[in-house]
Amino acid sequence: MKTPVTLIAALLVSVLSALALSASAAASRPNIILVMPDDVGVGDYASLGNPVIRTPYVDAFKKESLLFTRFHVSPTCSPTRSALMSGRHEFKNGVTHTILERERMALSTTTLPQMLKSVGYTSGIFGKWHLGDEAPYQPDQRGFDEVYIHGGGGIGQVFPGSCGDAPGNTNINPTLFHNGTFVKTTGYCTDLFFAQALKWIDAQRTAPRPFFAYITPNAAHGPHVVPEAYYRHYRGKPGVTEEIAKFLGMVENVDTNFGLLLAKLKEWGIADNTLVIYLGGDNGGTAGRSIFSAGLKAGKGTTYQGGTRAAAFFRWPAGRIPAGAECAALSAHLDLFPTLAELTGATLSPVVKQQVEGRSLLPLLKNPQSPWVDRTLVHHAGRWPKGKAADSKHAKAAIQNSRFTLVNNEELYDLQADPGENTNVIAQHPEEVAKLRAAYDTWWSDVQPLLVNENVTGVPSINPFQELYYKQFGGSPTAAALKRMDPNSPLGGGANAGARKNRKAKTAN
Ligand SMILES: [Ca+2]
Repeated sequence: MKTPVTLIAALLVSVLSALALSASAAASRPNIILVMPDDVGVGDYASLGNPVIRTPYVDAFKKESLLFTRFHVSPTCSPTRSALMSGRHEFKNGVTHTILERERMALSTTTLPQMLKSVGYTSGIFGKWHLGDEAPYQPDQRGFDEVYIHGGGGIGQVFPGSCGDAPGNTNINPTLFHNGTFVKTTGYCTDLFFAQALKWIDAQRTAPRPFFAYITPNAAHGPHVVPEAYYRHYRGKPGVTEEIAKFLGMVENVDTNFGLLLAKLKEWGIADNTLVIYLGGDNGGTAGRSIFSAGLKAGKGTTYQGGTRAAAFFRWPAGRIPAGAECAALSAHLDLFPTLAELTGATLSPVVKQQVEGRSLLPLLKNPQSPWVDRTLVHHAGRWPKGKAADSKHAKAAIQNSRFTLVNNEELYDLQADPGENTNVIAQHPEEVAKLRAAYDTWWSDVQPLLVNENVTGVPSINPFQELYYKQFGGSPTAAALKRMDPNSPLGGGANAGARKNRKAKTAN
């Protein structure tokens, strides 16, 4: 039996070690930069096997970082951003689409920058937000101190209701929203987002508090508009159409900007204690898939591996993340929140602990071979017609563990033997199927009460970005624009909504 003295000593030791841990977390808290281009697939990088594209800076970064080779994102844009911002599946934040108010991240969600703020970080977003354009959903209300974004899910987008960008925008000289005011810019979208991020980082780098820069260019989402200098050298390559050439040019331009960012970190002497995460895409492959698909089945908008796999690179020299290494653990975007919470020593409230369902990757960042208990990940493309959630349980859905994936409740693939998902082995593994089905049933039931955006009312008849734009500059939307923004239009899910709605909705990102 312990004496009171040894008990007090033990207590002291534990208090002191807890203090030491938090002191060391505070001392070593790195700056964090997360770069994530749009609609770029695993196969769209030279060092990951693409025979045509030029991505020298990501390729060099691969040699300096740890690459997660089995990292998953969601099948489309807003869902991935929502999971990344919250540490949980997007449906649990109410995000089941990319438009029609179903891209709005529930206001009850605690966000990544809010969590980081609790341990002294300042945060900036540069590029695409796509989790709601109405004022309460905007990034300045969700933890970001610096905001430099376009609206909607892409530059120039207009959809019924709230989701849309400033009127008449294109990738060249876009009007962007900077801390509550529109600015008319000169330049190419991706160059502008990185330039503003660098300007902001430059202003933060000597401050005592660390920063989080979330750099999310709209490239290489369509429309594929990019100056010819970026893509003319792809013309005439095998299988490269004019459209694909432009797409490749947009990715190359992101790569060039990423290289510039890395060079600046080095020049400023902050590369060592900055965690740089390069997340190669926010969903599966798109326009580049016909050139190289990395052996994966299908692409964006599906729940095959080609719809949800992304390349995730982590570099933090002071944190001793191994360089030029790979980790094959089954991992996902929803792991980033708990990873960054642990890494920065943030204390999560019981409510936030309950919100977060991802796992900290910290043990793997220290040692990519660390034990990693198997898990299941759910992929679901959402996008069901309005009011049809209950009918969509098995539509474009998959649940996977590290070996098997069960797609649409009827196809089972052995990812170890068949990473390209060519042979359905559902008849051979009844026990595995039963386990995955049971896990999926529970998950689907858990999700239902959290689908808060399925039947929203009070939808604006003018995109909030357009309204703010005209308030600042004068003028008003054209009749054609008003028609496109009308929430009672067929696409908006109004009374006459029909087949056209679904067909058109698929073109939204
Ligand atoms: Ca996307």
